[in-house]
Formats: sequence, structure tokens, C-alpha cells
Amino acid sequence: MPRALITGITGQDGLYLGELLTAKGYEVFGLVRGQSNPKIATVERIIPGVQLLEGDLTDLSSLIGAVEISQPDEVYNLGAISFVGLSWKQAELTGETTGMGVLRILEALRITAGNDLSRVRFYQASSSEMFGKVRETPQRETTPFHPRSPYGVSKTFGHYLTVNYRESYGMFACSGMLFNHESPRRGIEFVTRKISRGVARIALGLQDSITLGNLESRRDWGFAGDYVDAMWRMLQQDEPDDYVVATGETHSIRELLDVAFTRVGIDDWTPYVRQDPRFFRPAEVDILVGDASKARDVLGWKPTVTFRELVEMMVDADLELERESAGQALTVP
Ligand code: NDP
Ligand code: GDR
Repeated sequence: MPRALITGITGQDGLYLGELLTAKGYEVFGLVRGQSNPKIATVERIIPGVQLLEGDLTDLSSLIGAVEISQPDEVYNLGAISFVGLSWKQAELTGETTGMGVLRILEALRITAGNDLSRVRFYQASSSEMFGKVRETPQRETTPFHPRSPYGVSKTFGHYLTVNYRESYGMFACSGMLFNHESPRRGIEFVTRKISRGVARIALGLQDSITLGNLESRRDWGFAGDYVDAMWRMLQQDEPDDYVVATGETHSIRELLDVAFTRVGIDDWTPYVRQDPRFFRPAEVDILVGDASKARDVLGWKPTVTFRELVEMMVDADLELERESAGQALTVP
């Protein structure tokens, strides 16, 4: 039975990856931070049999402990401060977690393996945010980086470190340059979920409007369930490498609003959407669109959910969630 250690198991991708690996017969270990993490119950419900280990990406000895207990064949480093907007407000914490956290988990693996890093396979959750102010469109593995946020800079550090451990120690280390991927499990701070949840609440009469920032930026949005499959495929190859994972389509926030509001029967969303400078960023990534032909050719990976299907799936899930919690509010005294 192969053994996998996932950092960031309480996040969107951690839950999908844990489910996928369990279905494939893995023994799944997950790193959980904090002394009483409220997401533990959700993780245990979604990933039956998961073994949770206490640890934090800012604490090397806890990572060494987690590696010693789990003895992993594969490590997926998904833990991070992942919200770009927060990374300006908590730049140091972002650097420590999203950047230096990669160094610490790699060091934990090196120290426990006694320099023989050939046994363990490592996946680093890199990001299209590394392309930032894009130098070419679409972006591919060879596109130069120009990150635009402390988050993007930290991810770029983590990417190069992953490449460096591969080159320095012969480690099977892969960097997945993943473009935005979403789902009903997406955190409510991200724009897709903020919109799907807001639209559901507006349709049910629970909210009047949604307040957003820049509506002109464009992203390449895919479904998170598809993207964790690409992560796993990277670690099953004969040779470690880096891959762009993306749909190849780009859409604006306006188009996202069009699809989401149309789903609940509202054709003109302008009366329901406000803008506030609070949600604009000091430096924006204007457009992202990935060329995933290497992932398609080498990994045999392709996305299965279209942009429209993704947005509709998220709105439908939020409608159900909001109806359920409105029902509970009525019945619970
Ligand atoms: P989430 O924000 O949903 O999850 C982040 C995870 O990191 C949570 O489990 C969180 O734990 C954990 N975490 C935060 N700080 C620490 C810490 N100090 N020590 C240990 N764990 C910590 O992110 P996603 O699931 O969406 O993304 C997974 C990874 O992929 C992230 O690294 C992200 O940056 C990257 N990525 C995501 C993309 C996307 O579109 N989703 C695209 C490209 C890259 P807790 O619950 O305790 O807060
Ligand atoms: P992103 O995702 O920064 O691409 O990072 P996010 O959904 O936060 O922003 C996407 C775009 O929407 C614009 N926007 C808003 N964003 C948020 N969150 N809230 C708003 O109110 C709002 N209004 C407009 C943003 O300016 C931006 O242009 C995500 C994260 O998952 C990262 O961890 C990951 O690496 C990248 O995707 C790829």
C-alpha cells in the first residue's frame, strides 16, 4: 500500500487529492496545523481512514516528526498562505509559509532520508501567479517569471528550490504550475466562490449585492478535481519534471458574473454588483491563460469540466448549502 503525506489537507485541493489517493488504495497522512483545527471533522468525513499529524510549515521539527511517522513514498506540498490579496497584508507570514515552508519540507525529507532522497517523490504546488505580468501568451513551462505579489514571489522561490533539490540531490521533485482551479469547496475569499455564494444568496433573498474589486482581470479557470489528478500523474512518471496545468481558455470576472447570474435567472447583474477600492490589488495580474500541451502529451491529462459547467456547479452547490442553512436557522431554536 503506497503511503502519501499531504500538507494543506484541510484546503480545497487537499480534500480532493486525499479522496483521489484513498480511492487508489493509498494510506493517506495529512498535516494539520493549530491546536484545535476546526476543519478536522470535514477532512475525516471526506477522506475516511485519513491519519492526521500535527505540524506546521513554519516549524521544521514538526515536519521532521510528520515525515518520520508517515514514512511517505509521495509527499504533496499543498500547504500555503494561498490568498494573493492577503499576501500584501501579511507579507512576512506569506514568505515564511508559502516560500520558506517549501525549504523546510524539503529539508525535513533530506534530513530524515540521510541524503538518500531517491526513494521519496515530491510534488510542489507552484502557481500561474509566478508568470504575473506575463511575457508571452499563452504561458508555458518556459515562459519567464514576473510575479506581482508577495505570494507570487514566494511561489517562485518554492519553484526554484524544488528544481534545485532535483538537480542537487537527484530527488524526484516535480513542480506543478497550476492555473486557477475552483470547486464548491473553494474558500469564500476567492472571487469565483465569492460570486457563486453571493449569487445564491441574492437569488434566495438573503443578500442585496456583491462587492468586488477589478472586474477586467482574466483567468484560466478549471475544476479542482481535475487538477489533483494531474498532480498524482506527475509523480507516476519515470522522470521528474515541471508541468503547466490549465484549460487553455481565459475569461474575465464580467463573464463569470454573466454565467453565475444567468444560472439563477438574472440577465442584468449590474444592479447587484458594487465595486470597492478595498478589493483592488496594489499590483494586478491582468491576464492568465495556460498552454498545457506538455501535460496532455506526457501525462495524458486533460480537463473534463468547462468554464460554464464549473460556474454552474458552484452556484448550484451554494444554492443547496444556503437553502440547507436557512432551513436549519428556522428549525434550530
Ligand atoms: P487553500 O487555501 O484551500 O488551502 C491552503 C492549505 O494550506 C490549508 O490546508 C491550510 O491549513 C494550509 N496552511 C496554511 N498555512 C499553513 C502552515 N503554516 N502550515 C501548514 N499548513 C498551512 O488552497 P488550495 O487548496 O486552493 O491550494 C493548494 C495549494 O496549491 C496552495 O499551495 C496554493 O497556493 C496552490 N495553488 C492553488 C491554486 C488554485 O487555484 N487553487 C492554483 C495554483 C497553486 P488551514 O486549514 O489550517 O488554514
Ligand atoms: P487569484 O484568485 O488571485 O487568481 O489566485 P482570486 O480569486 O483571489 O482573484 C482572481 C481575480 O479576481 C479579481 N477580483 C477579486 N478577487 C477576490 N478574491 N475578491 C474580490 O472581491 C475580487 N474582485 C475582483 C482579483 O483582483 C484577481 O484578478 C488564485 C489562488 O488560488 C492562488 O493561490 C493561486 O496560485 C492562483 O489562483 C493561481
